[in-house]
Amino acid sequence: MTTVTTLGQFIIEKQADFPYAKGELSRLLRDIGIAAKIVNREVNKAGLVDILGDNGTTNIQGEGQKKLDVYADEQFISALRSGGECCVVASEEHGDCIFIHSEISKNAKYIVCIDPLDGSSNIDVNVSVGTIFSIYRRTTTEGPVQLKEVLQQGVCQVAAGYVVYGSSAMLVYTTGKGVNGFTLDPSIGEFCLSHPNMQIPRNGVIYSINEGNYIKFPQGVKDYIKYCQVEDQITQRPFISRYVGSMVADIHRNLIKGGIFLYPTTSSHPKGKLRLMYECNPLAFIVEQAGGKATDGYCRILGIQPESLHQRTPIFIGSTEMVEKVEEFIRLSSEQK
Ligand code: P6P
Repeated sequence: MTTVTTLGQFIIEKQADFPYAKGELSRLLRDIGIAAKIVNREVNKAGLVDILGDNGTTNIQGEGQKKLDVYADEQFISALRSGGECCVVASEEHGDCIFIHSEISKNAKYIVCIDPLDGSSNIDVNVSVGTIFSIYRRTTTEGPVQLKEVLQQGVCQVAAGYVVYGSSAMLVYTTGKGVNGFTLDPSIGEFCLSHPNMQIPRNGVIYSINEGNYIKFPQGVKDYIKYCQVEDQITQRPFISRYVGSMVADIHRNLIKGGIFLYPTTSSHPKGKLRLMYECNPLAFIVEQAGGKATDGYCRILGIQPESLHQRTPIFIGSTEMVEKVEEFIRLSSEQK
């Protein structure tokens, strides 16, 4: 009889890794896990109920919101409000931070940045979508939480994770002591440990990029894409191109199989498309904890000092040797200018 370790049991067991922990982060992670189960239930039956399609509204990014975007946002914010451990939420779906003022949260010390439903353009065509979250600790216990406490470098994260709503629902997270993956067992309604101590292969043969933007890429990235496509037995090229268009799904696959995900600057997104605080930082924390690398082409993602809540960054993330190879092409191209 194999023993099953649920997410809740695992969180409690790992709390021992933090001698001064009083259980607040554990409760916060459990609150997120519960909201993820609720969102998964709706994602799974989308198409059967009136929750597909556009909500007829736009978010701060000016992007059309899907009904499931709004639903997921409401579920995670509600869980964070009622859990009492979170004092402020920065969500992709809201222009400003949501400050939580309630009796239960008056001593809350955690800050959550979240993309409630990433890849939502895929919802209506039944392709995997995901949730990405990032957790920081307040930098002071004095007075109400300030925006500057939210704008911390990714290296200051105390935890980060994602949920991928795919052929099964998986929750993957780190608290800075490795990466563990949990698969939802619908028969018991629990996330169960299925991928302990996840490690990304140091090298890989999968590259994930929207090649439709090829003409808009910087020269160094174009050179790297051509490198991926050249026949070479020793380095097992040409590499395999896989792009879902849902960051969580692409990175989850590369985390397991090895590979690199690239979203460079383009002429339409001169600072990159993906957001630092609730997409790139949390995924960079996870990939680094799994032994991989994440940069903007020049500098470590986790070292970027955020200037604004929704700022974007180019990102090259995945197997260390593949990220270092694209950095080499970018550097060479810059030197030739
Ligand atoms: P493009 C989804 O909208 C998202 O934010 C990420 O999940 C995904 O990797 C990227 O944008 C896809 O962008 O420009 O290739 O459609």
